[in-house]
Amino acid sequence: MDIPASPAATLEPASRRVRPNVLLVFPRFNQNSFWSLRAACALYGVRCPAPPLGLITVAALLPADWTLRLVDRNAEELNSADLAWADVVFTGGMIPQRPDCQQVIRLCQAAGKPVVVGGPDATSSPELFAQADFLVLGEAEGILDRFVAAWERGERTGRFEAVRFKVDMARSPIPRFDLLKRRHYLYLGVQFSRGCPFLCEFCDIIELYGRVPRSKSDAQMLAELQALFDTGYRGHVDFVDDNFIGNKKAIKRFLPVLEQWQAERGHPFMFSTEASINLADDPELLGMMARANFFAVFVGIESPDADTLVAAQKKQNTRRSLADSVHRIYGAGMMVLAGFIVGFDTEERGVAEAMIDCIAATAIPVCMVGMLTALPGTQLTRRLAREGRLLPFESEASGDQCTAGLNFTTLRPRREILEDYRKVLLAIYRPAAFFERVRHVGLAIRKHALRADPAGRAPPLPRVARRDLVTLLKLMAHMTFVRIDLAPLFWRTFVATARRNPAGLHAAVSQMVLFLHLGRFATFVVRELDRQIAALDRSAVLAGARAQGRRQPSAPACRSRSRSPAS
Ligand code: B12
Ligand code: SF4
Repeated sequence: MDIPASPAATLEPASRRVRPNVLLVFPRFNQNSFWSLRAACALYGVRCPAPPLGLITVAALLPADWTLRLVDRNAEELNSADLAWADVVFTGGMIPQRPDCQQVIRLCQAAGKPVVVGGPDATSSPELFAQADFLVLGEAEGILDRFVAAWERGERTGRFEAVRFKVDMARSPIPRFDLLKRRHYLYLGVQFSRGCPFLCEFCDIIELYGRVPRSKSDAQMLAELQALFDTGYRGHVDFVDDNFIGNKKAIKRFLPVLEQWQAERGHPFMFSTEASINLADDPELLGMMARANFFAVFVGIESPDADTLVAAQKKQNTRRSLADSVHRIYGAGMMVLAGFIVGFDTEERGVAEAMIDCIAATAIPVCMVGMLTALPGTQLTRRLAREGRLLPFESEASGDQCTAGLNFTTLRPRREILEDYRKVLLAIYRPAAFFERVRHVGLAIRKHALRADPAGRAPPLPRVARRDLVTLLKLMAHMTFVRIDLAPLFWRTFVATARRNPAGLHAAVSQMVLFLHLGRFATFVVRELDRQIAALDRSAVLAGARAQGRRQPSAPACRSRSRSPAS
C-alpha cells in the first residue's frame, strides 16, 4: 500500500530527535526482468531472490542507539504506520530501482519525513535525486559518520561524498542480517572485496568501485559468516564481489581458511560468486573454491567474437577456447552462468549464429543475454558522447538490459541487431536446447572432495537443505502435472543425471527450476523485440512516405509508382 502517513502524526518532536527512528526502504525492481526469477521464487515459496546487502551494511554503520527498521519493497508493502514511525528514511539502489526510489522519496516528502538517498544509482547520477533532503554518495563506510554528525547537530539537508575507491574494507562492518526477514529470500549475500583489475569499456564497476580490488581481512570475513551462521541460516550464500578472483593473492589466502571454517561446522553454506574466465586457468584456485563448497560462478563471456572482445577491452576472454575453459570449471564441481551482450560496434551479421554455437559448445544453461547499454560514467558512455552517438537512457522504465539498452546510435542497423538478439533468445531458450545443456552440465559436474571435519569423520555430502528437498518434490509435481510440455525433457534429464552422475543432480535441478522463469521471460523479451522491430519498420515507412511527399511536386513519376501494389 502506497499510502503516505498523515502528516499531523509525523512532524515535529520526532524529526528533531537526536537518536532517530530510521526506516530503511529498498525500492522495488521491475518484476519483468531476467533477475526477478519470479516462477522460480514462487516454487521455492519466497518473494524475491536476494536481500539489500547495501542497506543492511549502511544500517550497521549507524550509531548503535538509533532504532532501525527495514522494508524491502520487493517483498512487502511500505505502509503508513512505518512512515509514521520513522524520523528519517534511508533509501537507494541501482538503476532499475530508480522509478520506485523516486516514488519512495515522494511518499516520504508528502509525509514530511526527511529522506537520505545513497547507493550506486544516486552515486552515478546524483542530479536525478536532487529532490532528496540528504545525498550520501559513494561507499557509505567513507562518509556516513559525517552524515550522523550533521544530523546530530540538527542539520536536515546536506550532501556528503566519499572519496572514490579509497574506502578501506577493514572499516566495513558486519551487515545487520538481523533486520532481514530471511524467509522472503532465495539466497543471501556477503561481500569479500570490491573492484576489478580489468578495463572492460562498458563496465561501470571499475568506475564505481575502482580497479584495485580491496578486500576484507580473513578474520573479518569469517566473523561476518559466523554472524550469518548464528542467525540459523543455512544454504546458498552469494559472494557479490565484482570479481571474486580480482586479487588472487588475497583469495588464495582466504579460501583455505574458509574451507576449514566450513568443515568445522559441517558445511552450512553453499557459495556462488562472479569471476572472470581466467579462473579456469588456475587449477589450484579451482580446487580451493570447490573444497570451500562453491557450486556456481557467473562469468561475463559477452561475445564469441575475438575482435569485439579486443575492441571492448575484454582481452582476458580471448586467446582461449571458451568451451574448454568453462568445462574446466565444471570439472571442478561448479556450474557456470554467463552474461552475453549484443550490439557492439564491431559485431557483424552472423554474430547470432556464433553466439548460439558458443552457448551450445560451452553448454551453459543460464545465459543472461542483454543489449549493450552505455551505463552512466563508463568509458563507453564517454566515447559515445564524444562521437555524438549517445541517446537518452530509458532502461529504468523497463528494468534491465534485456528489454531496453542500445541507448546510442548503432553502427549496424538497429533492426539487424534486434533481429540477431531475437534469434539468439529463440534458439537458446527453446526447451529442448535448454534441457540438453542442463543434461550436459549434470553429467560434466565432478564431485569434489570436501575436507573432513576436525573429528575425522568422513566428509559430508554437500548439505541438502530441507527447503531444497521440498522444492524438488514440488518441481517434480509441477513438471509432471502443470508443465506437461516439459515433462519428458525434465524426467529424461533428471533420470540421466541421477543414474550416471548423482553429483551433478543439484546443478541440474536448480537450473531446471530457473527455466520456469527464464523460458517465460525469453518469450516476453521476444514479444518486446517484435514490438520494437515493428516500431522501427513503421518509422521507416513514415520516413519513406515523408521523403516521397517532399519529392512529390517535382517528381510526378514517383506519385504513379507510389500507387503500385509493390510500394
Ligand atoms: C548483487 C548485484 C546484483 C543482484 C541484486 C541483488 C539485490 N537484491 O541487491 C542482481 C544479480 C539481481 C543484479 C542485477 C542487476 N544489476 Co547489479 N549488482 C550487484 C552487485 C554485484 C553487488 C551489490 C551489492 O550487494 N553490493 C554490496 C554492497 C555493500 O555495496 P553497495 O550496494 O554498493 O552499497 C554500498 C554503497 O553503495 C552505499 N549504499 C548503498 N545503498 C545505500 C543507501 C543509502 C541510503 C546510503 C546512504 C548508502 C547506500 O553503502 C554501501 C556500503 O558502502 C553490484 C556491484 C557492487 N559491487 O555493488 C551490481 C550493480 C549494483 N548492478 C548493476 C546493474 C547495472 C545491474 C543490472 C541492471 C544489470 C546487470 N549487471 O545485470 C541488473 C538489474 C536487475 C533487475 N533489473 O532487476 C550496477 C548498478 C549501476 C548503477 N549506477 O545503478 C552495479 C553497481 C554494477 C553492475 N554493473 O553490475 N545485481
Ligand atoms: S571483468 Fe567484469 S567486473 Fe571486471 S572490468 Fe570487466 S566487466 Fe567489469
